[in-house]
This record gives sequence, C-alpha cells and structure tokens, in this order.
Amino acid sequence: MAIIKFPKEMRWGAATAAYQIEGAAKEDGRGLSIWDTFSHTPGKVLNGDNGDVACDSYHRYHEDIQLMKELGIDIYRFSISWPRVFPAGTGEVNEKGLQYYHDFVDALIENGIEPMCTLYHWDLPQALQDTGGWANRETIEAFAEYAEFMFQQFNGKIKKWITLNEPWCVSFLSNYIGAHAPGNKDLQLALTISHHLLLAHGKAVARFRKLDVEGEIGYAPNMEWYEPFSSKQEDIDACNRALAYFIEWFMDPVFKGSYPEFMVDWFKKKGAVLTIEDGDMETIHQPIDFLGINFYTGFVGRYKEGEDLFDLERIDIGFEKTDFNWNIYPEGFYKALTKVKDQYGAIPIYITENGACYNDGVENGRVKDTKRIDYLKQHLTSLKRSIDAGVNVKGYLTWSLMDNFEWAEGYDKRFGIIHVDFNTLERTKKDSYYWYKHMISNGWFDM
Ligand code: GBH
Repeated sequence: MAIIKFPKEMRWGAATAAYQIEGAAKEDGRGLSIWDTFSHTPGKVLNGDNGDVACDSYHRYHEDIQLMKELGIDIYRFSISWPRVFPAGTGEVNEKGLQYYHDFVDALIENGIEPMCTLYHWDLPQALQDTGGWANRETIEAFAEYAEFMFQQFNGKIKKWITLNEPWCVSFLSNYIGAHAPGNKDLQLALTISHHLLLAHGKAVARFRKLDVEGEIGYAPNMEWYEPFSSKQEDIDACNRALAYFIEWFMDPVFKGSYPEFMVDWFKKKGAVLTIEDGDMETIHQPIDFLGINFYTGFVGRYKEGEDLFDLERIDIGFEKTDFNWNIYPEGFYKALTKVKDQYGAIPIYITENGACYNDGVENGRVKDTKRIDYLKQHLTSLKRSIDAGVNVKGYLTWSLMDNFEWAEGYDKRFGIIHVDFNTLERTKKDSYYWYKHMISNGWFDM
C-alpha cells in the first residue's frame, strides 16, 4: 500500500470536444466542418459512424453538467465548434450557435465549474477547407479573427483558453498519415500545415494580449514517449527523432523561437521543405500562460533504415494494452513531463487529456471498468512523481467525461468515465467515475 497525495492547490477536471459530443449537426444554423465531410465519406470512419447525433450534448448539457457537479470537478474542458459560430468560417456570425455557448458557459459557472475552452479541436469549417484549409495562410487570419471574437464575447466568463488541440494530429496525422480529416497523405503539405498552425496559435495569443483579456491562454500538444530498444546510438537517435516529432517540433518555436535544426534537415531528406516567411518566428514565439499536455501512450523504438518516417521500427516488448491496442506506459508520462521541464523550464502545466479506452458495457446498471481505474492510478502516480521532481503541474483533466465519437474509430472505442448508450443516449456512471469522485474529494488515493 502506498498513499499518493496531491498538493491542495491541484485542480481536477474532465475533457471533451465539440464534434465528439454535441450532435445537432444540422441545427440552429451550424455550418459544416471537415469532420462532417470526412465522416460522411464511405470508408473513412469505422462502421460508417458520424457525429450527427453523438452524445446529443447540445440538447442534454444540463444533465451532463449535473453529472460533472456530482463528480466534484473544478474545471471542465470543452471545445467550440467553429462552424457553429461562423458557419462559413469567417464573416457572418450565427447568433443561435453563439447563444448556445453562452447558455452552456453560464450554466457551468452557475454550477461552480470553471470552463476551460479549446478554440480548435479539429472541426475546421468546410468552407475554409474549400479554399485550401490550413495550407492556405488566409486560414491563419480567419482563425485569429474567430479567436478574437470569442475572447470579446466571453471575456470575464471563460478564463482559461486553449488555442489548438494537438497540432501534431491536425498536421501530420490528418495530412501525412491521412487517418483524420481531411485525410491527405502528403508530407510536404503536413509540414506546411504544422507551421501554419503554430502561426495561428501565435496570432491568437497576440490578439488575446492586445485585448487584455482576463485569464490565461495556452495550447495543448500531444506527446508520446519513445524508449530506445538498446543503448546503441542509432536507436537513441531514432527515438529522439520520434520524440521531437511531438515535443520539440511543436514546442521549440513557441518557447525558443526556432525549429530544431536536426528535424528541419530530416524532413528535407524526406523531401519536405519548411518555408518560413519574415516575421513568422516572432509571431509564434509569444509567451503563453500555461501548457496543456495530452498523454496516452509510449513505445519502444529501434533503428531500421527505411522504416516509417524516422528510420524507426516499433518493437512490441509485450506491454499491456488498452482496448484501442495502445501500450500502457506510465513511466513515459513522467519522462515526457520532466523532459519538458528540463528543456523549457517550470512553465505551469495542465494535463489537458489522459485516459484509456476500455469498452466495458453496462451490466445490471453498473460498469465495472477496473482497468480504467488501474490506468488512472498508474498515470496519477507518475504525475505525482513529476510534481516531486519540480514539474509545475496545476491540474489534471481526464479524457473523457463520457464515451463519445472517437474520430476514425466512431463509437467503437470508449474513453468515458460515464458510459453512453448510443441508441438511447442514456448516461451511466462507471466505477471509474466513482473512483475519480472519491479521489478528487480526498486529494489522494491508495495505490
Ligand atoms: C486525443 O488524441 C484527442 O485529443 C481526443 O479528441 C481523442 O478522443 C483522444 O485523444 C482519444 O483518442 O495507434 O498505438 O500508434 C490522441 C492522439 C494519436 C494518441 C495517436 C495515440 C497513436 C497510438 N493519439 N496515438 S498508436
């Protein structure tokens, strides 16, 4: 037995994203996003699922907020559907869509839950994709204007802002690997987009400062850990490239004002050239108030020429896996956090996502998701170790409040601490919900 105890100031929360939970895809003047297009294109999403209804949170948010309140969370992280507010991405505001977010945020605050708002969690207005999407520099300006509008609307109500969720997924996963919308397979395109996303982030932060908005702003890169298979230099180098794909590529520009040279060279070797215009790095290199980190998994990597993008082969050494087949590697969480601190300093950090996919169903009104509780315990133990090592962790938000539309996996993968029946839309608290509730109210748990 070991007691894992957190500082009193630690804030606890849960996270979701608009397209994954809202539904109401065609209601109240919402425009289409690239995820509507993608999910309605046969063959893109498992079982042909889409987010038309999802958890129907657009209509059921009062019920969801009661579930959050009973859970005892301090913070709820949600995202705004950009095309619900600006159906064409720019120009005319959709008042009904905007009103929905006002009502929702007011309801959160009335219930004592602090809103943490992500401006971009992957649902780019289709109208902007039609003019080139994130590859077009005009989309950067459109994002800054949308961000500025939201800052003005919600100043004083929302005090925690996240510009982008997981820029790696938006660029490389969606445009090089092609698994997410818009589904391109082009390294040059993905590289260009990664730069444009960082510019969009920087521009939004600049608007935030200019308007003197109350509160804090950050962004939320995702990190995966890579452990070298051996102490051979070639294995270490391959893993460093894989780590830099997530960490340095998306953090050096923000914190140091430059891209890691060895990665620029590597991409060039693979045929993709980074083009930086005058002033770009200054735009990206803006102080932020906190860093969001999303962490799920880790790998063991070995050098293998020609394998994957980085001459790296993933070796399965028999890690335990979740129902998504992702490795469980909580040590990687500790290592990612301490690496960030060592390289960028003790910047305030919110864990904006961490959680596990387990598909346990409801039996006699109960969901016995013991493995999810184990996953959370292991990762919170790593988190506590990182705090003891000087990482400036302010809060932890689990992914996810409830089962939802899991992107390319549709409704087949469940990450919630609340079960959702996607036929009846009934919510059922899982065992992990009760465990998390108990842990939050105590501020500690027994490992
Ligand atoms: C997050 O992305 C998203 O922000 C969130 O919307 C989503 O619902 C949640 O995670 C759960 O998926 O196949 O073994 O190579 C997570 C980003 C990128 C993490 C892919 C795991 C690969 C695992 N993920 N990565 S593997």
